[in-house]
Parts: sequence; structure tokens; C-alpha cells
Amino acid sequence: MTGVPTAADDVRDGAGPFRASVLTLYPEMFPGPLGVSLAGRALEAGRWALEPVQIRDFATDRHRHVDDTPAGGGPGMVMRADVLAAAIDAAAPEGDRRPRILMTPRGRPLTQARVRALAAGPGAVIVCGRFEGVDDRLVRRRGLEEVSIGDYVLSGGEIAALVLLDAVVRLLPGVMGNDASGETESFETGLLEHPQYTRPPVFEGEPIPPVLLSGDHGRIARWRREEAERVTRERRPDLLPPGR
Ligand code: 6GU
Repeated sequence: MTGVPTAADDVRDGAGPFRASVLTLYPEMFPGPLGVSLAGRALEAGRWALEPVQIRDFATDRHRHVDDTPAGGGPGMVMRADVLAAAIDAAAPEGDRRPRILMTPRGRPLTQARVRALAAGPGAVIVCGRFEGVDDRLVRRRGLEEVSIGDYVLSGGEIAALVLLDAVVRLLPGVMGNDASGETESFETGLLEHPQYTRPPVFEGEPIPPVLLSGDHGRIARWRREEAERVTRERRPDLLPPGR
């Protein structure tokens, strides 16, 4: 944890800044990219806190094993329930109100609505899965919410945890530079964003669409809405209301 309390801290429930505990075999991957730019400056300012926890520190055998062969046979290794339980109980003792999340490709897809809810809460305890998976008894007995960031397989949950935290941190009070830009962006309006242009007015012979230089704000708003619908229909028809 860094920095002193700021005005942004007391708007979340009087409970201090958003606090993320990340349980991982690779704590050196954190804060990683979240240590620079918007998220990094907010971390240094104490608007959020990050506590990486080395799962291996909670192993009990001489060789500090955190995984074992899958019951019933098969390839790969499974993370042990007892080791992970000890790590979770140390990072989030009884009474810790933060949601507990397991990053896994088997999880429910992460959505902007879930990101918004997390950002409004006290923080998160995030378990990064590795190997073939995690003992399912641990998932149920510690109430882990299984979350995926998309339909592809990563080598571990760490990069997925960084994605989730990036999405959350930019919504925390005082973190995002231009607060109005949050209201028009993709997934907040329910549509993908319209295309954007800036200077120069002609690039390699291609002009900016003239409507954007017309000064007619009604026409501009209509063009942007139509373009947002067109792009969404082409790329993500699943986001459109039925019949659009
Ligand atoms: Cl959360 N973890 C891993 N290992 N792979 C993923 C994922 C998570 N989400 C999509 N692919």
C-alpha cells in the first residue's frame, strides 16, 4: 500500500480505497502494466491498493507442492484445495466483505456490469488458476465466483486478473481523466463506438467525413448513432436488441 488517504477514498463506503488481493504463483507479474499510466498513478496516489500473495508460501510439505495429479487420472496437475484454502483464509479472514473471484476459462464471461459492481465495492480477492484447474471443493467451500475474460485459453489467470483490475480501476473515483468519455463508450451505451477522426483534415487523400466538420450538432449526433449501429450490426449483432 502506498500514499496517504485522499478525497477519493472516503466515497466508497467509508471503507478506504478499493483493495485487491491477488493469489498467484507469480506475484512478480503484479502490478505489471497496472504500475504505469492511469492505473499506476492511481496506485501511487492510494486510490486503490494491490496485495500480491504467493500461494506457495502456504504449502506445508518439504517440497512446497501446490498441485497434484487429478483424481480419476488424466493429463496435467490440479491446484490443491488445502494449500489454496490456507492462502485465502490468510488474505481474506472471516468477515472480509470482498467478493472472491477465481480467474478460469470455465467461468462466466466478465461483463461491464460486473466490472461496475466490483468498482462500487470494497475490493476483490482474486485467485489466479494455473495447471489444469483448481480442486472444485475449494471453489465451493470458499465461495469463489468463477470468471472468464473470453473464449480462448490463457496459460494462467494472472493476465486475466490484470485485465479485470484494469477495467475496474479506471472506474474508481478520481482515476479516469475525462469523466464524460465514460458515458459514451462501448458497452456503456450497449453499442460499439462510432468511428473517430482528428487532424489532419485529409490523410493520404482521404478526407474526414464532411458531416463531422459541418458544425450541425444534430446531424453529427444522428450520424454517430447510425454509425454505432452499423458497426455493432457488422461486428457484434449479439449486442443488438432483437429485431434491430
Ligand atoms: Cl480467467 N484464465 C485462463 N487461464 N484463461 C482464460 C481466462 C481466464 N479467460 C479466458 N481465458
